[in-house]
Amino acid sequence: MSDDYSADSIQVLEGLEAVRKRPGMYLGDPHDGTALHHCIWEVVDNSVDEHLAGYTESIEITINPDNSLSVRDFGRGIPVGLHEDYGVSAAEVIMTKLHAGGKFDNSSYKVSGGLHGVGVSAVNAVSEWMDVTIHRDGVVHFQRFEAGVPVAPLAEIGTCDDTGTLIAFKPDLSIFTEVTEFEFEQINTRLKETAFLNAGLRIIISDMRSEEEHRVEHHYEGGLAEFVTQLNERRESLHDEVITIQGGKEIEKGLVTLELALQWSDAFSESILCYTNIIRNRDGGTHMSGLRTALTSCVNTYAKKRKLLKGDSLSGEDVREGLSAVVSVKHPDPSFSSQTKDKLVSSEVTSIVQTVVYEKLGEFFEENPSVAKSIVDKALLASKAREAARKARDLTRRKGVLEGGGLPGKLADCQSRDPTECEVYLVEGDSAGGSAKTGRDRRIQAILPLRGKILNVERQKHNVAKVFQNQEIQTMIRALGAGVGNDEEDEGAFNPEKLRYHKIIIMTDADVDGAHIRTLMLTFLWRFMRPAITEGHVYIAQPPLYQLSKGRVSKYAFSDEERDNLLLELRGDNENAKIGVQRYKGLGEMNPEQLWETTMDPASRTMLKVTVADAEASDRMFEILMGEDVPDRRAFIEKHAKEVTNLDI
Ligand code: 0RA
Repeated sequence: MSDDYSADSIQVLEGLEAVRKRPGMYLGDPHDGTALHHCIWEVVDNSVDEHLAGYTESIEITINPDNSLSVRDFGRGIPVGLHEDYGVSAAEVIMTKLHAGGKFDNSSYKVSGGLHGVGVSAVNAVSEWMDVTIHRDGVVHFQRFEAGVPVAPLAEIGTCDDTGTLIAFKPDLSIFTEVTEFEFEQINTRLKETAFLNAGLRIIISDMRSEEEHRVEHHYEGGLAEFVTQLNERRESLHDEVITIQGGKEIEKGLVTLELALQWSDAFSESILCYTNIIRNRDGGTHMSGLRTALTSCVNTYAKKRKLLKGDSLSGEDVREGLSAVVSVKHPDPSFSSQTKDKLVSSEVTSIVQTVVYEKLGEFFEENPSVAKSIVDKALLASKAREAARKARDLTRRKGVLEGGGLPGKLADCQSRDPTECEVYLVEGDSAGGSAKTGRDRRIQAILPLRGKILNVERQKHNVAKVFQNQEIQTMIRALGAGVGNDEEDEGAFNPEKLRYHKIIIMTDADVDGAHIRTLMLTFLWRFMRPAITEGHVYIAQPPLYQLSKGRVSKYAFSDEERDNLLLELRGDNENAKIGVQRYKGLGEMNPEQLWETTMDPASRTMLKVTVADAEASDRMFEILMGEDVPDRRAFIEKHAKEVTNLDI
């Protein structure tokens, strides 16, 4: 090894040492799995660039049994020649120099290269080891690194008749803690998205960690259109073909391009997914607002021109009801509101997207008048339903006022007026409601008994007014005191700041009926008071399933497993002690003291907080769980039973 070589290595090392010292700055949180998985995307993105440049049709990702991960592509292979400035191979520079990704050949390697990420060198820095194998010009080249440091220079180790790059790395567990293993589902979801966004690219994922190999292949010739088809898989679409739009504009820094696929269905909600340089922007941004503006004006312009519109213009919300869309922007130098790239803020994108969409969608409407009419009709319907809902809602509010103070008679309110310490129990049935009223801490706990099954709001999506006419639902709205609905323009819309109780606790029987009622309540909250869930105000009470008693001692079990353990514990040395086991069929079987002790006492109870890990996933879940398609629901429950234990379906 020459002196030069080591001198340069030291210079390079300084960069990588910074990554090891502060991984969070470069890769995200090293504890919760963010940085760990970010490593994969950094490596895969380089191979995706090779695909975009037209050199590889497929990428293979393998999770190995030792928790290392390999990424193989069949592109040109990382350049292996000597790098003049550094005196080592170009490959070594790419692997060890921060941001050295696309520095080599500006003209040929610049489709999306350098548009994202910190580069593979940052991954190298936080890897116990990284092996790079390059097939190029008939020769196999190999180099190993440990903690980012080359063990030896790049070496020729054989011959080959293909080209491409294989990068394998093992995360350094002195840097990653808590979440230390790759999560297949997370990897699969992201790579599926990558395949949708890169039409034609074949991505193969293999998990070799379990005895049986787990292998998934993603390959979508239809790209974004196929993505939208899949989003609408369980919905009745309004028009057969997915509408696709492409366009772009040259700006100073280079070309900004836009790809869009959209289709309306009979769904209630809208789902628009936004991407910049293949990265998801969860909070949308300028591409989203450009798209929204264009959609609203395009549909209104068409409707007016064809005299389909009598009264006021259609609102954006009306136009987007039931829309599924994916918008993918490529930008040479995008800006985001945060490190996590959740929101695109590059302002020039708004007008680019708006102009392209307005023009192309307008053309599409002219060429497909029957599709255009069905879209306008759907928006008109949405507008009428919204108007009817508003009237029904106002009526509910007025009625509340007439009945004095707006609080429903069935509510046993608490004494405190400080919402942060107040809780309201939504209780199934009058008898359980009675026990809860007697057993509660009346200072901070309010009880609202609800009779029987509340209306399934998912099935009333075309008749929102009916939802507001429902007695039980009116009672809930008035008890919570925070308005209802998600309509931004309505001053009576749900506002979590007005909640009279910061904990809304659903308490139903621990049986199938109870689970059903719980899901109905959650569906209502999700559709009409969503921030209550997203801001963490909704809980599920956990009443016990069994009471075990021996003499005067009694204990409660919340699962079968706990029951069995308690049985052993209470028996002690005496195997034959014949312990009393009572299965609670309903809340009503418990007396007030028992209910307090087991389920309601803040000092000892356990409750489940209803969280929304992924808003779209739960939106889909509610649609499937509470919709009309029974076989679909069964399939879904079978598939996801484990993940949704919080809902205990
Ligand atoms: C720099 C320049 C060229 C290709 C690459 C990097 C490259 C990097 C990675 C990382 C994973 N797979 C990769 N494939 C290619 C262009 C080389 C040329 O012009 O031949």
